[in-house]
Amino acid sequence: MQLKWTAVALAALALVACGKKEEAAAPAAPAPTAAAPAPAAPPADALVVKIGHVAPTSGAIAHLGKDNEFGARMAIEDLNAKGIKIGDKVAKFELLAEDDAADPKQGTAVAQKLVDSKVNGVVGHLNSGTTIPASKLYSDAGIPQISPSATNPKYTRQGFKTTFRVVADDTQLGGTLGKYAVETLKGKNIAVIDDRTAYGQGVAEEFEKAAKAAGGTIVGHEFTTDKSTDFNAILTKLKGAQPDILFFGGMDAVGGPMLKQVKQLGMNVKFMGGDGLCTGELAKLAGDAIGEDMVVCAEAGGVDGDFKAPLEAWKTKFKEKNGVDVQIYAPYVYDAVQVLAAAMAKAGSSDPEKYLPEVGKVQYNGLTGPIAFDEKGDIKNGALTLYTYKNGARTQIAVVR
Ligand code: ABU
Repeated sequence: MQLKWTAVALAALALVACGKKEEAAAPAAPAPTAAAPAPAAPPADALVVKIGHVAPTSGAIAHLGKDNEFGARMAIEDLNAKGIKIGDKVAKFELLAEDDAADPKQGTAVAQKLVDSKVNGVVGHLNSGTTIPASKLYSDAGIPQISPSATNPKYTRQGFKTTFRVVADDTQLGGTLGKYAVETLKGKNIAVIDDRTAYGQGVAEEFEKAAKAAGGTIVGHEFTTDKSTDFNAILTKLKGAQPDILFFGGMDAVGGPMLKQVKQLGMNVKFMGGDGLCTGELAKLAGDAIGEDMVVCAEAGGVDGDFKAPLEAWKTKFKEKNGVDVQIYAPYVYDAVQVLAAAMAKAGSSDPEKYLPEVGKVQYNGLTGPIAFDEKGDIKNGALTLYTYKNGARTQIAVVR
């Protein structure tokens, strides 16, 4: 399945889905141009469709939560501008955005609030630690949920029919990075730190397994939390084992200060991490401690070929609109909202029970590439993008499948 680009579409920076018949029912992604006509107001008898979105918009990773929410808002705006029909009615999409502060308890509290509000679908949550417990509530209520960023494999392995994910999981992330550490970076002595969250622990374990399988030696594995700021004791201990690679399973808000302390201690390591580390913000959080090519990390998605230009155009539009660059997962959130809308359009209904089967069958060409789900609800043929940082900017190394 390929997206084809016409010269006119490219000139207008408009994303045009074509190909499979199923895709014809899907709302096409928007024309990302500042010159787009003002959207017409939905008719008075429009079908109101409520999309729940949850991410931490407060706390240490609020910059990532806001990134996700901006993506959701842009999708809702574009859907309403397009005036898509669900059954015989024009749909009016509304976003019910909630903050879970990356806290599992707050995550289930806001999930219950969305269930009580009778949302038609949910995009979120951002963290595995909130997404997994919340998924039970959505499953019990029969509400389709698509996570754009939670990568712990357990999320889609609970036997729920309602759970979907548009990014690769920690098995693929940790596995690819572990192999890369040994085979490409030629790491021999590898140290690991994880933050004991569902994500950090999971991705670190997968990394460790793959690094060992590739012939690397794990010289130490230490633990921190997702709120810690002082890593001197664990870094000093690991320094004694003389690692050439240090892998961190956790988020950028902890990884940035950790990089500063790695530099203060004079540790000469490649610093690796999964998608939680691999953000635009990391360079700011680490300051001048982030040496050229020192960090290698991966986003749990990969965009290449004909998909690249429209994604870049969308990122430009994102910055114009929101005043900040995309951090990491906003385009995946955008696509997740579009997938829910596409499934509703195909089913001719926004009733979760009626359109849920169409989510599982969707074939959608999004900003982030082709989206279709396997029997568990995971994205088929998920890709990763490896990045490093040069001159303080996240810089792509390669897209790998
Ligand atoms: N995938 C990294 C950030 C979100 C999470 O899985 O916790």
